[in-house]
Amino acid sequence: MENLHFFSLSKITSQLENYLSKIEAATKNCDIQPDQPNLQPVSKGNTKMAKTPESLELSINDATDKSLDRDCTTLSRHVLQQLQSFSPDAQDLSALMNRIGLAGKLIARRLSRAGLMEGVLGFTGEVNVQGESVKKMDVYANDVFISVFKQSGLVCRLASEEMEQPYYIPENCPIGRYTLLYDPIDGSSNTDTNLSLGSIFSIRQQQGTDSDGQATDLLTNGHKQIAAGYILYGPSTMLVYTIGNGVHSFTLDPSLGEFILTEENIKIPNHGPVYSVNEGNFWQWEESIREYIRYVHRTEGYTARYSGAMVSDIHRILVQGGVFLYPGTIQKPEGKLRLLYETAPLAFLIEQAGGRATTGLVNILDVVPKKLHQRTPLIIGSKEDVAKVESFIQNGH
Ligand code: AHM
Ligand code: MG
Repeated sequence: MENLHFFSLSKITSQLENYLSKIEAATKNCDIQPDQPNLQPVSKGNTKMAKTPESLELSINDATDKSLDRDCTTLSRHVLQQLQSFSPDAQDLSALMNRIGLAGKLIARRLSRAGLMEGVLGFTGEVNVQGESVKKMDVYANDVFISVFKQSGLVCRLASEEMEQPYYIPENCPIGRYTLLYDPIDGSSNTDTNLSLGSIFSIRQQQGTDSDGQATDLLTNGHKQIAAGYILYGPSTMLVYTIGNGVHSFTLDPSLGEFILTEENIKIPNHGPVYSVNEGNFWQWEESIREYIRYVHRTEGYTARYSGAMVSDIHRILVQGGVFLYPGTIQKPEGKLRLLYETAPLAFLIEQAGGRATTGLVNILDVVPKKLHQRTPLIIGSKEDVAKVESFIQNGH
């Protein structure tokens, strides 16, 4: 009797293994047919134990259809679908996004274990080109992006917040026509307290040969971006991107190790309740920004949210509406945030979602930088809320 049980159990186990391997293959290849039998039921002659695989078969046929379709919409597949093409350019862009996703997975993995590992958190003791103290995670994340693109044949140069000059990959140059601009860790001050962080990215096509190594072709406006987005390291890891055809979000499914489509064509509300700004800078701002904040304080329906990582704050605003501000101060009118790898990519994305981004005087995407690490003030979010801030800056009310 015991043997019989053992036999049935092992048979069922092998049926289950068979089923799992088919699901695994299907999610990898996305080629399973909904009406294709996935599982052979065990002999009907068997008693109670035999019913389990049969009921599994039913649930597989009924439920896998939709969930497989969803699980199969991976990032690289989505890019190809968006471009409706398998052209070399479409394949390049799909591969580029896939590599950015890989960088995101590596950074997310490191962050999720940071509290358990030695030497991951804290400062390096160095100061970067921006004059800011460098954290170990900044260095790690910066190197991750370099490493995933090194032998990709896809990008020729990478420029980031953490590097004074672009990082050249000469072996990619004859074929890799793209430049990746990125902020490896947005919201660095949140790193050591296990709070939300981000990475911001932008892809541009290289113009000319950049033979003098000055990367002057990057000093052009934000309309030249061909893709942009961010990775948000929160309770789950999300990747949100645009290639100029709407904004789409993906969530990392840790069991698959894949970014799976969460929402397509996200539209930002025209108005929202959130204003997101570091009010600790109140007395350093121009009077016009102070007046706007006084207006928000005395008007019903506004609520403040500020996390210290703008990817996180802007993601909330993308979904729920509102405005994020990092204005200049009287001492530093250009503000804190950098154009090429912080404000321009976020502006491209928010505009694609139906929102706006401005310095207060000029649309962010129209700003032409004079140098790689140029800063700009930023007012970004829902159309009506951005217009309100703009009106205070331009008209005083
Ligand atoms: P970072 O890339 O060095 O982290 O700087 C950008 C961050 C934004 O994410 C955030 O909104 C802002 O700096 C926070 O700065 P502050 O502490 O001055 O409010
Ligand atoms: Mg940054």
